[in-house]
Amino acid sequence: MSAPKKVFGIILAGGEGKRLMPLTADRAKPAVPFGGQYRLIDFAISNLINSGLRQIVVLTQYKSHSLDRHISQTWRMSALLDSYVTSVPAQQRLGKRWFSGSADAILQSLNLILDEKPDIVVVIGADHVYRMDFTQMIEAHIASGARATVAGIRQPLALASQFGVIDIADGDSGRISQFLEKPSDPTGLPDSPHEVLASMGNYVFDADALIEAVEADGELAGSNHDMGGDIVPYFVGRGEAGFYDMKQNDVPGSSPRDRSYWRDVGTIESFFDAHMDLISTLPIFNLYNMEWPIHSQAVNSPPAKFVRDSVGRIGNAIDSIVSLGSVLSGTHLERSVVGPWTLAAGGSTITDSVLFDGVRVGQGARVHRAILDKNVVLLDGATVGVDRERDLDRGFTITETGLTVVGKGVRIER
Ligand code: ADQ
Repeated sequence: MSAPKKVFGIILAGGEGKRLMPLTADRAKPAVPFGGQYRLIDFAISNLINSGLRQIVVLTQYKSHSLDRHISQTWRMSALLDSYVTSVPAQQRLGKRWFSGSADAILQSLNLILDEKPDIVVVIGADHVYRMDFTQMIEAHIASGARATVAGIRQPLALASQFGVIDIADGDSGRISQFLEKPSDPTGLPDSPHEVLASMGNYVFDADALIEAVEADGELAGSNHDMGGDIVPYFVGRGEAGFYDMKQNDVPGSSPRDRSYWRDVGTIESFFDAHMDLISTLPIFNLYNMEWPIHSQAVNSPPAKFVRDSVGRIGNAIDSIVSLGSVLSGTHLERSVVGPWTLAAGGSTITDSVLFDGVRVGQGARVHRAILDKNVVLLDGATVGVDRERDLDRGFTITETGLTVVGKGVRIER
């Protein structure tokens, strides 16, 4: 039996997340709250930790303050055991410039890999909701002899232009024959014309191969220095890129239903839909699988409480997630996810909505089909998501499907 390989984890967390505005107005996309008490990056880190990785760096650059704070407070590990999850901001190691792309972020951080001397480097994105056992992908990578392996999952053809699209036309070789990053004119799969094999943005590399590739890419004048756009095609061109099918991944404790779950939550609509997936009666994504826990900040708060208000109206919640510290007093909450310290007063209703931490909903106020960022306050009798024109007048973002999004700390008048 060969000796176990040493594995190092890199999480790419420097993306700007423009399509999630205003939720990314002053935080990096991986730091956007999700599911009440998580941040998006908790899914990536939990998956790596549950897969046994103990040396993980998170490469950040854009508005990374709350991300850094979250990582240092939530993911503190033991220096004694040489275990760490650390965020590494862009440091201008190779001249006076920030990261120009995700491959450049790795090039500028090569010292971290060289210091640890791993055999294998796992590189993943930071903004997806899913469970994945990377040990299974690493085993498949080693067995295949590929120098780089790309994880893929079937996605609707209509979404293909957002993804790297994988072609494994060579069939049994297990190698990727063609890889098109965000193609404008994608074609569907032979056995399913309305689907493509999308790259999940999760890669396993032989460490020396990754170093070679990002160094070579760094010299290329025309390159965008992008993992999907440049590094994967580099390996594909050399016949060295393997494909790992997510459908093989068998995460402990997961049902067939959520085994194939993977959501890119890069847009407001997909971010909202992923919340709705959490609260269906048979959740499409099950947060309650304790064999593969999604870890997050320990919220030091009292339990959530549901009470009658002073005139006897009942505070209740149906098909919803209510986080710690919340008090629903005479409020009706339905099909919603509310973050820690939600305070909602008598006669108010909150339906089909997502609330971040510390939102206050006044007496008789109404929230419908809305996403409210941290510390938004609805004064007594105020509404949001009810009157589109009014929401537009107040400068709120309204999506194509009519979701209203309100930025941090906004006070909404009656
Ligand atoms: P995108 O997500 O569009 O596509 P990108 O914007 O490069 O690609 O983001 C990938 C990850 O890298 C994100 O987690 C982002 O935060 C991070 N990132 C981007 N620029 C960075 C930088 N300069 N420094 C540090 N981190 C950075 C990618 C792949 C596709 C694949 C989809 C899956 O390129 O092939 O299909 O992910 O969602």
